[in-house]
Amino acid sequence: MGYFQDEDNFYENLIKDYDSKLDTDGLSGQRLARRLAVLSHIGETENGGVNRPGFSQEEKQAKEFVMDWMNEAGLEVSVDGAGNVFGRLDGLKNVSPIISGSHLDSVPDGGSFDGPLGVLAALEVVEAWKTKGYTPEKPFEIAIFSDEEGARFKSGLMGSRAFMGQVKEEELTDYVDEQGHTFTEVIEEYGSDMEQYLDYEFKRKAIDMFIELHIEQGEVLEEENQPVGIVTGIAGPAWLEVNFKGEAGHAGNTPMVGRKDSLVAAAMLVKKIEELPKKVSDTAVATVGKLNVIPNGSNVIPGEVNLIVDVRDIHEETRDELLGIIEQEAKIIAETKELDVDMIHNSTIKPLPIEKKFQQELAEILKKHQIKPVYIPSGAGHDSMILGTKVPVAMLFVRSKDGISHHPDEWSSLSDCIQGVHVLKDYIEKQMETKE
Ligand code: HGY
Ligand code: MN
Ligand code: MN
Repeated sequence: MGYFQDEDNFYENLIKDYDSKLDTDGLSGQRLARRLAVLSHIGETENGGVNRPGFSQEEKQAKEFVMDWMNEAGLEVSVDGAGNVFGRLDGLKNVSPIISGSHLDSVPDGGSFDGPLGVLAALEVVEAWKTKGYTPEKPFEIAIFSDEEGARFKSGLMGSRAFMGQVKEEELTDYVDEQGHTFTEVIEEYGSDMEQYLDYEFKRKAIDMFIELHIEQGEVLEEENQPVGIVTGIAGPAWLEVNFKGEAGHAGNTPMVGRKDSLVAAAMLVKKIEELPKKVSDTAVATVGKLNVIPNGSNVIPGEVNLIVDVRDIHEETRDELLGIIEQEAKIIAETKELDVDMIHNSTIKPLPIEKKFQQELAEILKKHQIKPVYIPSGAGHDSMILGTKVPVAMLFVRSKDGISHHPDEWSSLSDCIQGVHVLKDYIEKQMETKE
């Protein structure tokens, strides 16, 4: 059986309560559902999540399916040195393109909407244009950025940051994945190489605007009972690597007094981190989601622990203030436990405010679709915040069931997804009219 089996539960759950009256203007809920279902089986985990690390065969396979659909839709498909995929539809005028898209990689055991919905929504817009015989004024491109989640190395957005020329080779020298593969080995295994990866596309390509549709990954739209919302800004994540270095030893013969147990130090920091964000602002957050114990033996006192702290806020100054407090706390703990600590700023991404003008334009379109405009800051990071360093950017959210994301239970109803596509399509068509 191919990837898509008719009794596909994912597809059946999407289509079963779909309001097919939303199939207007050339959009098709069934087509979107089928494609979401196909991608949901690539890298599928035993509990129905997906595992598609950046630059993995699974991410590549998901891209290849979408590239096939892009070719069938008559788009000119290209891939850059970072594995970013672009599907281009020429416009009536030869000017800078409007681009819309997202990513297809995932977090470990992630959901099937985070990323794919933005890519397939942009493709659904092109399918509708084809059905209606509409040719856009400006060229339109669908983008799939590689490795947005950063599940494989010590920072994310490795596709969009490469595209914008923001990655420096020296940053990559100590990038090693959990299988011990270096970044160079991974990008070569993927089919590119370091030179092509660093030869960034943005220097050759002006962009009129980038628009990303994404799931909300929060509960505001549920609380407001609206299917689609407007993103007002994107919190900037900073990933701080903390390495505690103590002394490995025999778990049985080493007295408790005098141990230099790195995992105890790490645990003290993780506990401390829980109470720090509220000291700087009520939107700051900090998380330790990845921790590596060395040598990781049940009967060995941990000699070394590496952990990554994900620190965010929608305001850069309070995000950086929190980062400083965490570094201070790590130093105090290391002194108290008489072990060493070194810290590395793996990535520090600027928060991105979205221009009020774009938010208002989206609000007008939402009202046209009888949707009450809801304005939401994004705690999650997105490729948009990288493109937004040099390109006008707008983002819209589709409601997430119970706000769940980065989890197999991540879900958005097909009716909400298609309403998001209607808004995306109208917004892109409006931007097609604006002067270069
Ligand atoms: O981590 C994030 O916020 C995004 O999902 N990459
Ligand atoms: Mn995402
Ligand atoms: Mn994500």
